[in-house]
Amino acid sequence: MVEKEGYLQKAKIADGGKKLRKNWTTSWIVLSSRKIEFYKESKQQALSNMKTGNKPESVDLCGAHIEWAKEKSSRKNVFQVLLQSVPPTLQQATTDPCLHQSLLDTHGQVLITTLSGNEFLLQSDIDFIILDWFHAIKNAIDRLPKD
Ligand code: I3S
Repeated sequence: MVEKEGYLQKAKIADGGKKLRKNWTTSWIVLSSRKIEFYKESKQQALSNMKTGNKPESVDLCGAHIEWAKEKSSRKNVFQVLLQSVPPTLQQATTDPCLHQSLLDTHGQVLITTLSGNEFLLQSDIDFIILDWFHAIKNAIDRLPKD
């Protein structure tokens, strides 16, 4: 179920722990209870692409962290979303990082080290828009199972 959608400025700054060159683009962002989808196109284009099976970039919010990131940009109103990535060896068992964590807990095994795999910056010049997004994403994360 969609909780919030709208346009924001987005820059992906790390992928799989690897730092990326910052490149701000406008993105159509769709937040649902446990994921965020980033569409490169306008909402209208995104909707018509969906019919043809074109998939957006999608991130799982389980184990994610969100925080204001004043020091990461000269722009105002920037926050970052840090996502947990599951080591490739564990991905075979399940693609669900939260479920995986609890499986390991139950068996008393060594916990996964949380890797900050992917990092995004999100930004809007309009104060209330960015505040709404920050709280919507934070609330979604807080409702999910904890590490
Ligand atoms: O993290 P930086 O280096 O301050 O980010 C700026 C640069 O990535 C710049 O690109 P080039 O270094 O490729 O020219 C971008 O155009 C800027 O938007 C970045 O800074 P801001 O402060 O806008 O995030």
